[in-house]
Amino acid sequence: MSETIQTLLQESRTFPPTPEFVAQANANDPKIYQDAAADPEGFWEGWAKQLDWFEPWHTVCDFQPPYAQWFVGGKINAAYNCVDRHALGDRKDKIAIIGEGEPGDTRFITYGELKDQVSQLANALKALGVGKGDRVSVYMPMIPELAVTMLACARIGAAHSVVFGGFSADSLAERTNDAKCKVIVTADGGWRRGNIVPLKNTVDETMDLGCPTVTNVLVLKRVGTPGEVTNGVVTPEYSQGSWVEGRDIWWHDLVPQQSTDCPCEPMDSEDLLFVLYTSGSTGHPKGIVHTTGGYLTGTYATSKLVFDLKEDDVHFCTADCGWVTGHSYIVYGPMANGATVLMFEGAPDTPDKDRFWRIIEKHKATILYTAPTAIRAFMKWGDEYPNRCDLSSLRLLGSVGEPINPEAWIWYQQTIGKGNCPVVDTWWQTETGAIMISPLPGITPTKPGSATQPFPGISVSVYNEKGEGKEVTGPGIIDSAAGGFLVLTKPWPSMTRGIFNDPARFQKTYWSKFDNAYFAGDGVKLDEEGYLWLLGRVDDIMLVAGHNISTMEVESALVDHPSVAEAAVIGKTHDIKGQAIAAFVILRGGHQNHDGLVDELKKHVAHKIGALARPDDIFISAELPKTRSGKIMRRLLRDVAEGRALGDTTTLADPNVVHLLRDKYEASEG
Ligand code: 6R9
Repeated sequence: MSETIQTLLQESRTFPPTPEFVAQANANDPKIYQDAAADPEGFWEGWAKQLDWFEPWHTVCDFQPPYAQWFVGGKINAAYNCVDRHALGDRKDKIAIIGEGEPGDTRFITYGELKDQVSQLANALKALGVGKGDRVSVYMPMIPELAVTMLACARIGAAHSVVFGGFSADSLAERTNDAKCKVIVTADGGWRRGNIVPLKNTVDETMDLGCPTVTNVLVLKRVGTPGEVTNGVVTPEYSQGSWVEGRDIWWHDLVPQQSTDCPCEPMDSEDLLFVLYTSGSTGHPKGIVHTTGGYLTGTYATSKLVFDLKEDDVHFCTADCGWVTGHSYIVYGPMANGATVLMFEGAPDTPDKDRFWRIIEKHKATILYTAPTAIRAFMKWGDEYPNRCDLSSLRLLGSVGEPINPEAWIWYQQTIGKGNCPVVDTWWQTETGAIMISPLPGITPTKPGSATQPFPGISVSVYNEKGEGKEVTGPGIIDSAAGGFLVLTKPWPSMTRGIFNDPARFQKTYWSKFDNAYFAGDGVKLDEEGYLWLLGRVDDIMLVAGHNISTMEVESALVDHPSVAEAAVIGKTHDIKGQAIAAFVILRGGHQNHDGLVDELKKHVAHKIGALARPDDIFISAELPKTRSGKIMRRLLRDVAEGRALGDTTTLADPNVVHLLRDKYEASEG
C-alpha cells in the first residue's frame, strides 16, 4: 500500500456497553488501558501470577527480535493449570466439557473426571514411548477426546500438532514428518452431515506415503462399524481402512487400563507446548511454535476479559481444534479459567439449519464465538431458524477469522443477541496466540465492523510503506487518522516463538518488511477516535486508477444490499485503470437473480463508497471457494476472472466449487 486508504468506511453507529453489563463486567474501569500501557511487563506479570507455577520466573521478558522469552526460569504445566487446579479445588464436580456429537449424543465431563481421563491417556502415551520433548500428531473429530489428547500431551511435556480432520493424507503426512511425530492419535471416523469422515482410513494412506518417525497409531472408536447406531442414527458405509498389527492400537484396549495417577511434568516456561501448521501463500505449511508460560498467560487473560468469563458461563466456541481458535478459546484459555466449554462435532446445518441455535437452547450457552463466514451463511438461510429457538441464555457474542461487515455485525447483534449482548470482534492470528485487538465488553463502545482497540498491554502500530507510523496503545491514544500496515513492535507473552525448524523463513515472513517489528500481513485503518478497522490481507488491497481500495470495503457495501448474502471482491488486471473491480456474489435465501439486479448492485456500491469503487463485473454465483476454515480464496477468483489456469486448490474445503464457478463464469463471458 503506497498511500493512505482513500475510501473510509461510512459506519457511524456506536453501541456503548449497557449499565447492567458494566456493573457485572470483569473489566469495567478504563484505567486498565493506561496502567497496562505505562507498564506492560507488570501488567502481564500480574496475569501470570494468577496461574499456578511450580517455580517462579526470574525475568519477566527478554526480547531479542524476532524472539521473545517470557517468565524466564519459571516452571509450569499447562494441563495442571487447565485441569488439576480445578479438579483439586472447588470445581471437581463442575462440568468442564459438554460434548455434543452430530447425531445428538451428549456427554458431560466434570473437571474431576477430566483429570482422570487426561492422566490415563498421558500414561498410555508414555507406554507408547512418548515423553517430554516428543511430538504427537492429533487427527480427530471435534469430540471431548480431542481436548483430552491435547491436555494429555501437555501433561507429560510432549507437544501436540493438531491437524484438522478435513485435511488429506498428503497434508497429514507433510505435517507429521515436518514435526517428526512419534505417534498419531486418531479415531475410526467422525460425523459430518450424516456421513462419516474416514479418519483412520486417511491415516492408513498417510502411513503408506511414509512417516518414518511414527511408531504407533492410537485409534479411538467413535463411529463404529456400518449399521451401528448412535443416538438413533445409523452409521452409514465408509472406508474403515485396514488394521496393521503392532502399529495400530485401539484406545479402548490401552487407555482405560491405565492408572489415573500421572504427575504433571514441570516444564520450563519456554518449553514447547504445541506446533500448529498454517498454510503459507506459497510453499509448504508453516509450523507455528507456541511455548508454555506466555501462551497460557495470554489466553487466560484474554478469555477472562474479552469473553467476560464467569463461573456460570457455558462457552460455545464453534471453531474446530484444528485451528488456533480451538486451541486458545476452547481448550487453553477457557479451561485455565475453569470454565464450562461446549464442543460440537458436526455441521451447523445438520440435521437442520437451526443446529447451533438448538445447541444453545439445549445447553443454555451464554457465550457464542463464531466466524463472519458462518454468520453470513445464517443470514442467507433466514431468520426463521434462530427465531424458533430460545436464545435467551446468551449474554455475549464474539466474532473471529475475517473482517466482519457491518451488516452481518448488526444482524448478529439483533437477531442472535436480541440487542442485549455485547459483540466482540476479535482480531488475532495463529502467530499471535491470543486475541490482540478487541473491545472489552464492559468498557468499549463498539462500532459495527471495527475490532476497536488493542487489548491492554498490546501496542499496535499503523505503518506506511516506509515504516513510519503511529502507535495505538488504547482508546484515543493517537493523534490523527491513518491507514496502512498492521505492525506489532512490542513483545507480548503469547507471541509465536517461530516456525518449527525454519528460523530463516520466520525472519523473512514476518520480520523483514520493517526493522525490529512484526508485520502481520494485514491492512488496517485508524479512525479519528482511535478505532482500528481491519481491511484484510494486504494482498487483498486493490489499486484502482491510483486509489487503494480494500476488497473488504466493497464486499461490505455489497452485503449491505438486501438481496446479497455474501460477496467476494478481487482486483482484475485492467489496461487503463491498472485494476478493475470484479465481484462474485451469493444471493440471500428467497432472492433470485433478475434483469437489472447487477446494475442495481453496482449503483449500490457507488452510492455507499463512491464511483471509483463501482465494480466493473458482478457475477452471481451459488458458492465461493473457501479454505477449510472458511476464508475466501481470492487468489483463485483472480485466476478465474483473468482466465488463468487455477493455482493450488489443495487447501480448499471443496475444490469442485472453483471449477464449477470457472466454467459458469467462462460461459457467461461468452
Ligand atoms: C484467529 C485466526 C489470521 C488472519 C489475520 C486476518 C484474519 C482474523 C479477524 C481477521 C479481521 C478479525 N482475521 N480475525 N480479520 N477481523 N476479527 O483467524 O487465525 O487462521 O491464523 O488467521 O485472519 O487476516 O491475519 P488465523
